[in-house]
Amino acid sequence: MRYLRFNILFLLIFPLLVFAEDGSQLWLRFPAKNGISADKIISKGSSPTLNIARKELGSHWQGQTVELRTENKEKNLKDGYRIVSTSEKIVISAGKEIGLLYGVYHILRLQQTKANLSHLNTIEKPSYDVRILNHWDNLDGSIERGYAGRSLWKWEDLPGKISPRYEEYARANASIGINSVVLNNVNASPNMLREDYLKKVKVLADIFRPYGIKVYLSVNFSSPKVLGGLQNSDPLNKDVQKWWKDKAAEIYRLIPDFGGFLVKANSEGQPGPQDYGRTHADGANMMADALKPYSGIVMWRAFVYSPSKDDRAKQAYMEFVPLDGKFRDNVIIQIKNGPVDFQPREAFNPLFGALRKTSEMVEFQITQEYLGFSNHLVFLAPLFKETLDSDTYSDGQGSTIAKITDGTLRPAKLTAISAVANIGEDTNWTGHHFAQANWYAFGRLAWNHQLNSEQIAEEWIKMTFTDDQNFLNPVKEIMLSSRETAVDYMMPLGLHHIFAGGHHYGPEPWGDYKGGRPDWSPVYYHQADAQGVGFNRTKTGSNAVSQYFPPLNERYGNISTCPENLILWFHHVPWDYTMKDGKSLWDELCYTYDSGVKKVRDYQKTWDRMEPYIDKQRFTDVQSKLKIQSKDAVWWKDACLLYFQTFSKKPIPYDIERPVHQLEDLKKIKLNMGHHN
Ligand code: BDP
Repeated sequence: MRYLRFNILFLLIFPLLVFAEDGSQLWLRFPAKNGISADKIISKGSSPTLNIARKELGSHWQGQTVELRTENKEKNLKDGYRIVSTSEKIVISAGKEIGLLYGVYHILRLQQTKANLSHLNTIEKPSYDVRILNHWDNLDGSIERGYAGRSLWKWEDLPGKISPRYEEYARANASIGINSVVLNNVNASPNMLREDYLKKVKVLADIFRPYGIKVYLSVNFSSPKVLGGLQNSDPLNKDVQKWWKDKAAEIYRLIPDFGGFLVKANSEGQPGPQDYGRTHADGANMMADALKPYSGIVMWRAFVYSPSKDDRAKQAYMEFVPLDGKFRDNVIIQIKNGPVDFQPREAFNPLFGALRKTSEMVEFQITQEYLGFSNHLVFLAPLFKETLDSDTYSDGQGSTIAKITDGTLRPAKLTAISAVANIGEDTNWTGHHFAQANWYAFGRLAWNHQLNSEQIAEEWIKMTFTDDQNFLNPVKEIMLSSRETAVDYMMPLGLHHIFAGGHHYGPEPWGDYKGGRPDWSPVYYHQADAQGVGFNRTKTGSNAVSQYFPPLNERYGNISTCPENLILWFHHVPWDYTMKDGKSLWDELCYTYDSGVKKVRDYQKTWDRMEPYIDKQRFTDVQSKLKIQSKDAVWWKDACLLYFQTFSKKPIPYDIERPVHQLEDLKKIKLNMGHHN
């Protein structure tokens, strides 16, 4: 009997041992537990951060002796470091201890990607001071727009019980240079600032600190009223100001290096200073004053729009430009990459560069709210790069968003870059194994926005899977083209926001929420009619083009010079308009949707050939996600072409695979995925 039980146990556990590749290790797959001995690690002193650096070397580093030195002369590297090596020794020097830890992760990365380690002479200095993840996690454990399970933060268990994943999370971030996190949703509960919650936050902050990570919180503008029982939350009310000062003092008593607040105000129903006839500057400055004595900062979001006003794409600019110069110097305006909302492709947000006396930072979205959740393989580095490399022309040619936000063109006290995280309690952290690459890519670009997408993809594949060229090259190709592919099968040529309402999974170009907010309706965005399709943002339309600096206003405003990948963003284009390749707009739309579908099918073919090179579990997981993506791509193509065809009245070119759905059936699909807008 006992023998039998052993056997059954063995049978159950054996496959787990052989195939235990569940993705939980992320890109941190250093050789286990056989690093160099203690006498080959030279460093003075001891501190939590240094101890981690030593531990990582002792467990995983297999090369020459490593010396770690903090040196005053390296202070100008900020969190950066210098690495100089000979065949006997590698010296990592940095102004701060965290720089040493980053340097250790740097050489471990080189070891894992099999780089030559003998003649290193590298200086690394981060592009941004604050490299921050925004978690949209709620206090009840759910995550807004989260597709990888529930929140990592176990608020009910804290402060007493500590999940091992808190430290694993901190380590993963540190390994790519992320140094800040906002723990909670921008649609913030006032309870976040309650004393009992702050004590829980303190525990997380203490765990993250040795990894160089500071904690920030999203705050609800009405907190003084809701939590403090004050009459209102008017930023000019002395009692309100005092409430925030006292709250700041309370937070810093618990968390002396607390980073500051992230605020979504007067947006999508959230309270804000405008409720009291005050401006965003009044609101932000009040909080900035409360945080100032402790060097805390306010990240004030520019994602504001209301249904009654102008073209949604224009509103952030209209509200914030008049306030330029009115913000305290510890306020940074946090701006989504595009002026609408994290679409597969948007023109860049014209607010970048338009504020000359106010610091600006980018907000990206890593979680794939508008890119197939954690079902679609979409590598986001090309999207991030597209924004960072966009030339705004604010200060003449070469005024890229990277240079506006990193302090080059607008010297700032503190520079920052943020992204909405895709992390949850799923074993593999992000739902799709390839979604880990987007967390990774954000961290690497926040550290160095000069890296290109290919370098990042290559590094990540080598670290996460294998450096076998037979795997590396084809998979890299998939990753690098994947964002464009998703644009092709979802919203090519500048189409945007034609998602199913609420959850944003799948197509609903026919969506017309009469009686609801027009700016949440797909028909508001594509404007299809018998003549053509697209949103006229030129002078004859909403004139959003006027918010761009010359020559972009002209370039975007003129249909013949507007980049075709944004043509329907800026123009209402006739169905028979001749595109650059000679096709009519209608045909171009059809072929582009079709090519998106074909590319996903190619990804499937490529992926199936990858089976010999990696573990069974991750191979199969990705394979089944690609099946979903492939079906979804056909769904998107059929829904959009059949629907737009009701306006264009033109045939789908006959060499294109025919639709396999009926439009009427597609219109009936109602996924039960919750959510309001
Ligand atoms: C939209 C999301 C919504 C967020 C909002 C925001 O649909 O859930 O609350 O952005 O960023 O994309 O505030």
